[in-house]
Amino acid sequence: MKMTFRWYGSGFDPIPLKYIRQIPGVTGVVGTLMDVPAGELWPLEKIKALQKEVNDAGLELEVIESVNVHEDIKLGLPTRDRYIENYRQTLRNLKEIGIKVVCYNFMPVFDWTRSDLAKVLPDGSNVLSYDQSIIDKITDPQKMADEIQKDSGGFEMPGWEPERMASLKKLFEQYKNVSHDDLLANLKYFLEQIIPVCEECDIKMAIHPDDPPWDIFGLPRITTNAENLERILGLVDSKYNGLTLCSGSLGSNPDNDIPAVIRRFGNRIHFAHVRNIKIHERGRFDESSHLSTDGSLDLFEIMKAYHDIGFEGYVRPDHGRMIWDEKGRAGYGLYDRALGITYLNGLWEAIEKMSTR
Ligand code: DNO
Repeated sequence: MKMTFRWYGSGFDPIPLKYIRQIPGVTGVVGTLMDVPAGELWPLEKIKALQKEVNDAGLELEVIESVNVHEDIKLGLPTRDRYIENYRQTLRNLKEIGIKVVCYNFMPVFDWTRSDLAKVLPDGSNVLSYDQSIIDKITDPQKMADEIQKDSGGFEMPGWEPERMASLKKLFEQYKNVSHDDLLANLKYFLEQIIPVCEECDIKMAIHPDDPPWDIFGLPRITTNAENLERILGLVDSKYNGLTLCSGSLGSNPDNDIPAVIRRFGNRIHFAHVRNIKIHERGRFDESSHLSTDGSLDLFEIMKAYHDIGFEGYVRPDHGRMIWDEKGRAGYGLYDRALGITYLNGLWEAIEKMSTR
């Protein structure tokens, strides 16, 4: 298992790399190019500059989260081929700097969605929170997108790129005739052209589960449970077509048994996002600290499942609370994620030592 930390890049992330280097056990960052719009080619010089900056700080850069997929690909429009070609060339460029895993998602229009970016908990920390009854009352997703941007403390939310949000109305129109099966077929078309390049470049694709893992705003979502994951892995049966197993995303549906999912998909999991959530009732949850007793997921069982499958991939703590008056990107502060890492390291060490006694 390789412990990593998500970092948005200089000018986009208030956390200096040197702080990340000081978190025990972290060997690398999970990087991205925030200023390249979805669908465009990632220029080699920019990728190399990012790698140099990360390496100069004593950290590795082997995972990208995310190379975002253009909506035309998800919609299956004729224009998709141009964007797929850009994606293929981006992968070849990423190979040049030794990238091993690319995380992406296939959620229509919205990436992760929350109804509150800073819900205050009794201990004074604040967290991301989701309440389906609030989402259901939103008749104008454009307004919601604007409010979310306003509440995000000046930071652009990952997956909520301005160019995507600018054309929400049109996108909703376009998705009207896209069923779950159509979306799956469009993913297959995409993967059939991407995976051969991944095989040639030795880069593993790792699809991220939908967050939350059910349809929202009437848009279809297909990366929501074990059966769907099985289907997706079967679209192109290659180890390069793999998963980002995000416990907090999949786990917000209590029907998804995360340790069982980890055991089921084993070596097709290339990237583990480990975090906890507190489910109050179906469709209503808060993100919590990583500690098992603070949430609804058992992080010991999750780490044990990774240990049992002999997981050698990349792992990162996921969203943290905002604590100690930190200001930063919602879910992506330094302090609580660093605490999360320390906890995951502790669980892992204990599991490892116990397994050899
Ligand atoms: C949220 C993240 C997601 C994830 C993308 C992957 O914090 O887990 O935005 O990066 O869905 O493409």
